[in-house]
Amino acid sequence: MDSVFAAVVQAPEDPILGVTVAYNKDPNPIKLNLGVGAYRTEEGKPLVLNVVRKAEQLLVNDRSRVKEYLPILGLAEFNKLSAKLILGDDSPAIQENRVATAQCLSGTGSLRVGAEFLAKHYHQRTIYIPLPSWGNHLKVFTMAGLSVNAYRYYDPATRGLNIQGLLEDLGAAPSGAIVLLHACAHNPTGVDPAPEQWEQIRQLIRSKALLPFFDCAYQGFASGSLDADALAVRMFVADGGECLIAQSYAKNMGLYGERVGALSIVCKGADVASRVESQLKLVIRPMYSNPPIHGASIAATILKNSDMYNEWKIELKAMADRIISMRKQLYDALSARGTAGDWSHIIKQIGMFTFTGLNSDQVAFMTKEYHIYMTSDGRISMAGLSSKTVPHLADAIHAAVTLPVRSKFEIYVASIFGF
Ligand code: KET
Repeated sequence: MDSVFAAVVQAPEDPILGVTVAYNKDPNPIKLNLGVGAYRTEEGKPLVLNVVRKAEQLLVNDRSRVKEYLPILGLAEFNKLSAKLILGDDSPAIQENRVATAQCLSGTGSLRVGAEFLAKHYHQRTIYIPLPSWGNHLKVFTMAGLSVNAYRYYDPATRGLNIQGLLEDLGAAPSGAIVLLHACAHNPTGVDPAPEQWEQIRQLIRSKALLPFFDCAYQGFASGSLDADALAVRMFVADGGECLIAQSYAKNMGLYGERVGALSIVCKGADVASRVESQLKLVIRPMYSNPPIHGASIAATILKNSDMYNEWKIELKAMADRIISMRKQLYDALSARGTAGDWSHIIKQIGMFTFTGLNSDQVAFMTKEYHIYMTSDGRISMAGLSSKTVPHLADAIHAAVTLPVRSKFEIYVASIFGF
């Protein structure tokens, strides 16, 4: 009754993870969760990669392994291998010891540690994120003490990249500002710059001394190739300039709940990198002391063994290919239904998501009438679809776009009376 917390108000659910909460509460057996970006098999089940199971078995069988604390920066071997994975085997930056890497709590933790470091040690506190971007970026960077601005990225009219708007907005950014870039498979739009557009972006960023911060949560998921998906990051590192990279193994190794990731800060020289590394420890120690050992050991086991590495690449390609085939199937299903509108963006967009263009009203309708769960911005996780569920989704989209457009007043009245 008289709790000291009586004044605490009920918080809203997270816009992405809250979709799963709502899905779990729905008793209807036809329900479909296309909210969170998590890979599912054709049977709609979560997937543990074979190569991950193998690595875990090796770890369990190795009686010399202990559960001691890792160092503050995590597993050194994992850090080296992660930097190599994103920068390339023959990266001069690695050979010249100019990369400071910390094992962090998946992609989110890597972004947060990077942001905390920048807030403390970088002269510019402003970060530009694309419009739209992954919903958590704004919160992660704001909580770390950065001030967040947006740059134009997606053009709803063309359902493609607004390169003009992007270059104008970054061109108008204050010198030194931080720029968040999705390394590949932009979330939520599935729209990436073409290589020559990346080159334009790189030239602008370098000419204005802006600081690139790459969020790399989908390496291997855009094209099915780990190297092809690292192209943008490698272009920026090849020019000798500095950048930050937050890597996640949640999607590409399916290690979601193990929280495996790394923050790399590419510096101009080994001496700076070593001082940066020393300061990263001071950021991390009061946050969570040191990272967990198990997931990073799985990733390191796979990355350092060439047979397992090759097996991983094959499994990763199979996941990427299944998503691409879902795009084709959904596109064909809508074409077969004669659904109004141009749906070619479903096959043009890349990565885990399709940014459908459906509005929040249509999304709410699909959830209510078809038990299909997705984020209210119209993003669907293609990885959550299967051949069996495509027709259900296509029916729902067809019905949703056929709905009469309601006025704001009608939506308001409906929300009061619950229909
Ligand atoms: N960056 C991006 C662009 C991203 O989409 C995610 C996750 C992350 C970072 C963080 O992933 P982590 O699990 O911390 O390695 N996105 C999916 C899940 C989520 O929202 O947490 C999603 O968009 O559905």
